[in-house]
Amino acid sequence: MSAAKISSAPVILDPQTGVLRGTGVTESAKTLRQLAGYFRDETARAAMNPETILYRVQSYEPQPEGVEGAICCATTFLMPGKVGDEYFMTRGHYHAAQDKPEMEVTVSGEGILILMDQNRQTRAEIMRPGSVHTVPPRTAHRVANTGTQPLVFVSYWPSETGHDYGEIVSRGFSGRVREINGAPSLVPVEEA
Ligand code: M6P
Ligand code: ZN
Repeated sequence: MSAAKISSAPVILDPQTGVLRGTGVTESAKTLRQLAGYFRDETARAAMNPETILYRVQSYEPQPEGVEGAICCATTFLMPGKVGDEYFMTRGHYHAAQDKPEMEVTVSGEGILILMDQNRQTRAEIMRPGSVHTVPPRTAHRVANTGTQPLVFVSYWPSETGHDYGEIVSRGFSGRVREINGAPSLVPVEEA
């Protein structure tokens, strides 16, 4: 009897650091320059070094974005810091395929997951090592780092999902995570 082949996984996620390594892992970074317009205090943002890296993302997408047939994952390394009193955060997005959910699993650090439904109702969940968060369908999601260390989390979503940044670029979220009296607070945004 000949033995069947047992192969190694093509990708390894280091459970301590969240680092993804292997065939097909891609990496990108977002700087303060690329987040122009996202923060409440644009004057404060413009006064900071535009090359400051806010977050890096390592992605493993077994199918191209928008093509069904796989689950994708990505580790986000979100730096600590603030623009004015607003914590460093990801851009945030809805999904192009609106019925697709997502899951976030925190590896290390402290943060807040901001969730906004299609009625623009915003709520937030505390992220801490090991916390598991469901992003329901039709829900915009953004992560803010409220701690002093990098916030590292792993996201999982179906490959057919796709990203939709349009409404977040034009209207933002209806709540912002700001430091008020020394503590993180989800502050409602008044729209003009
Ligand atoms: C997570 C996932 C990715 C997303 C990344 C950065 O890793 O949700 O799909 O790209 O965070 O967030 P954004 O694209 O909103 O800047
Ligand atoms: Zn998403």
